[in-house]
Amino acid sequence: MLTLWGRENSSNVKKVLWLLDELNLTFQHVNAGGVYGKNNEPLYLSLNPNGLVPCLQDDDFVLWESNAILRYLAERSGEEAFWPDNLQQRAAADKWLDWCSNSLTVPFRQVFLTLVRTPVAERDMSVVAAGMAAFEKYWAIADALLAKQKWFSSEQFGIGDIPVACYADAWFRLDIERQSHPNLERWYQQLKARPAFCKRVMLPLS
Ligand SMILES: N[C@@H](CCC(=O)N[C@@H](CS)C(=O)NCC(=O)O)C(=O)O
Repeated sequence: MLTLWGRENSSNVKKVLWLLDELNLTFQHVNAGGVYGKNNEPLYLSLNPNGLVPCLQDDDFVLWESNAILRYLAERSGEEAFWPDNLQQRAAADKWLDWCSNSLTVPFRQVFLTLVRTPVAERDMSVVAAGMAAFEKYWAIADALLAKQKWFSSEQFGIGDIPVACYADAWFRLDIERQSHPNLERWYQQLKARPAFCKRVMLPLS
């Protein structure tokens, strides 16, 4: 029995809910964190001592860290598209999980938390500008890749697309001035044709 803990509006939880749906897995979902609380209670802390979401239970096995959960579910599924047998194909897709966490998370927080979760009077727009400049630099890297291949994961949608897409969705839906990245925009349109992406990621920004 799979159980996923974590509030549905967290980017790190969205990634996992989306993959669970892509893999057609049956699971129990427990909203936790943010307004739902629970994540600082003893039961949850016994699963994830960091008190952060998401956290996955697979019977007695417990796993936290969203990217580790994505890798675990992808490999567990045995689906070639999500966890290619070929080591180099797999690594080429997998690297985008780390790239996303290490490159996009800081600018995402600067732009998203300011524009969506901070009252207008308290917003520091210099923080937003710094985040947008960093994003544009990273989107240029992504755009160059997507000029050569259909998805971050190569010619098929896969694990490499999922974390980046959760940030890109907010980027494309925020009321901001964006530079043109035609290949990134084409990829975003492809994502919108996936029902699980629409259901799990394209929630009202909150
Ligand atoms: N590196 C962790 C980060 C987890 C994290 O920061 N989760 C945030 C939500 S995105 C959280 O639990 N915040 C506290 C809360 O939601 O109450 C992961 O990828 O799982």
